[in-house]
Amino acid sequence: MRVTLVRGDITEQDADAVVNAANSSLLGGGGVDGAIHRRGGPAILRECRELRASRYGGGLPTGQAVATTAGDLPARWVIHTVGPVHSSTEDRSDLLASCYRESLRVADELGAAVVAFPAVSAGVYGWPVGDAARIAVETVRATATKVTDVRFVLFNEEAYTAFERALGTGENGR
Ligand code: AR6
Repeated sequence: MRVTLVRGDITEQDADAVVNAANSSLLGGGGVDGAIHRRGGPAILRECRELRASRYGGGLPTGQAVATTAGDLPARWVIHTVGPVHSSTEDRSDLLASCYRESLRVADELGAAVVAFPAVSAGVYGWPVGDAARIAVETVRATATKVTDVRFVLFNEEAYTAFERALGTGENGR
């Protein structure tokens, strides 16, 4: 599997699937979620509502993932995953790792080879980006999958640098 870093906006990614840092409601929000629904148009929300009515009446649990159309986005599918809110008293790393594992599992089911991820939980959900980057990189590397390309799409310099370090491609190989 090739793991690459891009600085930019996940809604512009020409990948088979882009991952949404969603919330349990699947009905939209701010950050990546807001951008995906805004740029992807109403078809995504329509499928999310159907998923709420059928499989996820109680909401999509934290750490799980589910796919919908990508609507008007260049990608073919959106994989919605719910990251854990960061806690300073409880270690929720497993739930964050699960977001990446489950997203890759769903990508395998779809036959998606190129998958773009944002830094799940590193925004509104308050995860320190260095830690979020380490968990993201370690987990995708450790997951058996048919996905050939994982692209981390980082919105700002701080996140980009954190992922560079986690990947070991940063300045001085840190
Ligand atoms: N493309 C790539 N990365 C982005 C973009 C974008 N267009 N916009 C923001 N980021 P967040 P979370 C970065 O808050 O922490 C929503 O309201 C951002 O800088 O999108 O998992 C949901 O509905 C940060 O590094 O997701 C949930 O309620 C990273 O993406 C909640 O926020 C993730 O930030 C989820 O919070």
